[in-house]
Amino acid sequence: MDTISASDITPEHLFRSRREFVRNTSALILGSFALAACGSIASQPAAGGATVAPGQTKGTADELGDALTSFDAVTGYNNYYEFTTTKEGVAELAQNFKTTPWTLEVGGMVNKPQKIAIEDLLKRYPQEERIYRHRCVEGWSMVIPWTGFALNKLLKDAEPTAQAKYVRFESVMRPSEMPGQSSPWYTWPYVEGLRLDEAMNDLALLVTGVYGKPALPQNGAPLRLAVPWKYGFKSIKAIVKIELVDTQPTSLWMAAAPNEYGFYANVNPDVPHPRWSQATERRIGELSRRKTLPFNGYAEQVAKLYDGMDLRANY
Ligand SMILES: Nc1nc2c(c(=O)[nH]1)N[C@H]1C(S)=C(S)[C@@H](COP(=O)(O)O)O[C@H]1N2
Ligand SMILES: [Mo]
Repeated sequence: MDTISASDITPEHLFRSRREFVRNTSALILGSFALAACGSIASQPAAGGATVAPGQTKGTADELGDALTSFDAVTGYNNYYEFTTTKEGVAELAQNFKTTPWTLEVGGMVNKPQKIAIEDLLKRYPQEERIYRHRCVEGWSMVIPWTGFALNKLLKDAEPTAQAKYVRFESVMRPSEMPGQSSPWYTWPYVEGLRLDEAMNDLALLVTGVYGKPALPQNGAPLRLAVPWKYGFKSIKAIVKIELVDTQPTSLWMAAAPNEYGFYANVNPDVPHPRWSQATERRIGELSRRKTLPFNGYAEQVAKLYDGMDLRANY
């Protein structure tokens, strides 16, 4: 993954020029989205492009009191290697990415395999807002108001069999729309995985919206994962397939950079990256660095998943 660039330090000015573009895109997407299906998403047709999203979320801070990161940063500073490795370039390259029609396949070791259209997924599972911290392995972080539903609801409905031990997630493969997929450095499609008990933890969220609106392509629309106690690369975007399996999946990053992080990638200030410390992080929009919290501040909910495990060896 990228080392920390100058743009990690002063990102704000970079987003200003993009503001108009972001407004227009949001309005466009809002107009074509089945909002009726999203219980908690307030319909707001951004009249004349006058409003950006922040007013539409229920909260202004996370449970620790940390303020939301700006809408412009959340939608203008992205990691999405299918498009580009340049964070400020993703939004523009992704603007015409087709998020409909979209079908999610749930299969593997389940009693009830399914193929579900995204509209049906939105109807089946009520959407809720969750404000999560997002900590990238590169050393920056954000506070993001996601909209979505607990992954465990979908998994329970698919009925994993007794053999199922892991969940494997796969992103869409669409090189005609995703120029980064021509890069020979990575094994496409993007793949991630969780242990089944991690996936069943209530914090694991399938995300369909950001900032009270349908998610924009750069954030992984129409369906991405948010696992906030793990480094950001585990939160896979543009998911088309979820499979229950009995062996530990190999993620794109495990294959590309086996010396960096392994399968778990839990946020851990005590385990440095081979090239930098993880003890502190830069919250986008803030000037000084803050301390990184074990499990990104979610230890109470998830530390028990790793009882008896050596977290220095399993990083
Ligand atoms: N399919 C896919 N998912 C992905 C990535 C990617 O390149 N491709 N990047 C990951 C990384 S490194 C991070 S930090 C987050 C960024 O999410 P955001 O742009 O919505 O903040 O997405 C993760 N999910
Ligand atoms: Mo990341």
